[in-house]
Amino acid sequence: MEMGFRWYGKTDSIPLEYIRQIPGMKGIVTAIYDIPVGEAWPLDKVMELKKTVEDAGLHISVIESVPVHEDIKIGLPTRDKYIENYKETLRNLGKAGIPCVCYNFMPIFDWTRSELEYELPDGSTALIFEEEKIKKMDPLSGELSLPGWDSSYKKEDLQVLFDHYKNVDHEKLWANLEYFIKAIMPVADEANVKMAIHPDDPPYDIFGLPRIITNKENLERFINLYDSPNNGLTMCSGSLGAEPSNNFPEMLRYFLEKGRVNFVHARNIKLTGGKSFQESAHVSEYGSIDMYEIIKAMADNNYTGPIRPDHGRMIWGETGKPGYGLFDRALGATYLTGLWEAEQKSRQSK
Ligand SMILES: [Mn+2]
Repeated sequence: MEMGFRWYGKTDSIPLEYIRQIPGMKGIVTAIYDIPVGEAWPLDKVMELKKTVEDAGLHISVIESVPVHEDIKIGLPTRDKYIENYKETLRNLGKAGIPCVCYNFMPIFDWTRSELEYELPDGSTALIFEEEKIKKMDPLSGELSLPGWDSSYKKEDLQVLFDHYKNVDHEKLWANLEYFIKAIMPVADEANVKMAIHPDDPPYDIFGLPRIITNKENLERFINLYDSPNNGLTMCSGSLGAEPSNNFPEMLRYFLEKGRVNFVHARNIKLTGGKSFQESAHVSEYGSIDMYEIIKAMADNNYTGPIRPDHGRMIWGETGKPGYGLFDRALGATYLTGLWEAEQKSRQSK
C-alpha cells in the first residue's frame, strides 16, 4: 500500500509542507476545485497541480474527485455532452500520468451527517449521523447547510433536481450508471487511468433518493458492468461500514482477490444503534471496524495501491474543515503505517 493524504488545494489551511512531515506519507489525493462540475479539465491546469504537489516532494496518487454531473445520473439528453467532457478530463489526466480517479454516483448529496461537532467523552469532536434527526430533515426547506451539500444549489434548483429524480428509481439509476461506465471506461483503459467508484455514504437511500453503491452484491454488480481492472472500487470502511449488515474487512478481501480495489479509504466509525453512527479515532478499539483486519487483507493480497486516512476527529484545539483536520488524520495515517510494517515484518520472519 502507499499512504496518502487528502489536500484541498492552495486554499486548504493545511499546507503540503506539513503533510510531507507525516511519517510514511508519500501520496497526495486532490482535485481541481475551481472548474464547474461537468466541464473538462484542461491539461495545463492538471500539469500545474501536478507540479505544485511535486515541488513539495510528494506526488499525486489519486484525483478525488472528478465529479459526475447530475444530468448523467438522471439520464437527461444533455448527459452526452458531459460524458464527452469527462472523457476529455480522463485523457488529460492520463497524459499527466495520474494513475487513479475516485468519483461517486450519489444523487444530489454527497456524504451526509446530522452533526459536525459532536463531543466525544475525551473532549474531541466528531461528525455523527443520527437516524432520527436525518429523518426529520427536509433538504427543500432551504434551512439546511451541511458539508457535502453543494452550497451552490439554490432552493429552487434543488426542487428541480428532486423533481427529476422522481423518475429515477434504483434500476433507472443502474441503467444510467451503466451508460456512463460503458462510455468512459474504454477511454480510461486507453489513458491507463484506474477508476475507483466511491460507495454511497451512508450506504442506503436518503431523503427519498436512490442509492446503489451500497453492499457486496451491488459492488459485484458494478464491477460486472465493464470487465477491466481499471473499472474498480474505492473501498471506504466508514461508508460501507455504516450499514450494520456489511462486513467491511470481508468485502475488502473479496474484491482485493478479484483485483478490483483501486483505492482504500480507512476510517473507523462506532455504530450506536439502528442506522446511527459516530466517526471515531482510527484505532480499532474506538470503533466498530477492525482496522487490523483491513491491513491484513491488503497485505495478504500484496496490495500496492493508494490508501488514505479518511475523516478524522478534531483534537488538540484544532479548527478547520469538518473531518479534515491535520492532527487526527496524521495519527490515523501513522497508526495504519505501523500496522502495515508489523504485517510486512511478520511475513519476512516466517
Ligand atoms: Mn470515503
